[in-house]
Amino acid sequence: MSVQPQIKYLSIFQNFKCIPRRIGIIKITAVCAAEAQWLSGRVRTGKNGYSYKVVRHSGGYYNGKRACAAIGGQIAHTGFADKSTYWSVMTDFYDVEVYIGLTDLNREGTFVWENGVPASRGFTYWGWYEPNNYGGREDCVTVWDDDWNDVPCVSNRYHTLCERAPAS
Ligand SMILES: [Ca+2]
Ligand SMILES: [Ca+2]
Repeated sequence: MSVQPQIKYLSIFQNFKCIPRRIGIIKITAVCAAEAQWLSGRVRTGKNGYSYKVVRHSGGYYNGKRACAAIGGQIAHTGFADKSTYWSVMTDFYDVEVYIGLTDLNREGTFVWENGVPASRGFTYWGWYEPNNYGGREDCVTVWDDDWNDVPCVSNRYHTLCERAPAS
């Protein structure tokens, strides 16, 4: 998806219309559907200007990532190493358990954000006795009531928190 049609589309949508364009009509219609996702339900704007939204019952970390991409976003992680940014987002999502973009998939016990930055370099908020790699199979991370927990990457128990960069 190129940036230009998205920007063009955004200006249209702000007038509460979704007008498919003759050129690339399928792509533009898909953008409209994705945009509608970010204008409905609970959407939080973080201190970093990003928008945050929960995709429900996403079927695990990998499916959650795909679900975020399908609505033009990515799994939430940007700026979460900064305490004030993290809290500006999570205060609105304390009541759902969501995957975030943090894993120790590459090296057991070393948690790394989706952008490649090790969690140990910034703010962390692990729950009591977490991360514990319970059963030797917990390589993804969820947030529940603000606390972080390492959990299995494939599970239907959790939702996924998506983020989207501010329009430029
Ligand atoms: Ca682990
Ligand atoms: Ca755990």
